[in-house]
Amino acid sequence: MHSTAQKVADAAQALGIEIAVKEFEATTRTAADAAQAIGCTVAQIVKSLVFIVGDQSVLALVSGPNRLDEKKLAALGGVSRKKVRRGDAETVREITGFAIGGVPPFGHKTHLHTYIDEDFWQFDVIWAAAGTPNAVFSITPAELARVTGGMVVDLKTNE
Ligand code: 5CA
Repeated sequence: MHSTAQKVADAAQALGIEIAVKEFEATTRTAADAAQAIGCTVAQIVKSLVFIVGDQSVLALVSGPNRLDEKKLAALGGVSRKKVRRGDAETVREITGFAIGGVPPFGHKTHLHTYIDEDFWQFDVIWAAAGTPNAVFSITPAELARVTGGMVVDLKTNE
């Protein structure tokens, strides 16, 4: 296993769960790529999106096809819409320790306040990145909520 994926597996173990990391030859960089490699629906893919909300770094775990509504993130954080911005590639690496396309939902360099898309609860199992753009692991929505301490919310745009 790639050492970066191993770091994610170790972080999972420290949080009290065992994850089986799957590494692919093909890229799993985007939600669509990951779904294709795994053979699951795009909605079962966890996008790990970093935002700066006010002065707080926030991780939004969003179901593949959903678009995050920054207005909802602002409301949840109790800040104005103008105080929400998406982390750029450099910021994401600084805050999480991982590069975009491989950002896992936990095991980051710094603790991130986490929100989880309620849409995941229609599935028994969902898949998230394991640190690299070709590694993923499966987890139940309940386990993901438990290990991240994330708040289950409605995050998506309604367009
Ligand atoms: N490995 C897959 C899922 S298992 C994955 O990491 N998907 S992701 O959605 O969490 O990561 C890709 C996301 O990074 C894209 O949805 C996109 O929102 C974001 N992204 C891509 N390029 C940039 C960029 N230059 N700056 C900020 N965010 C970006």
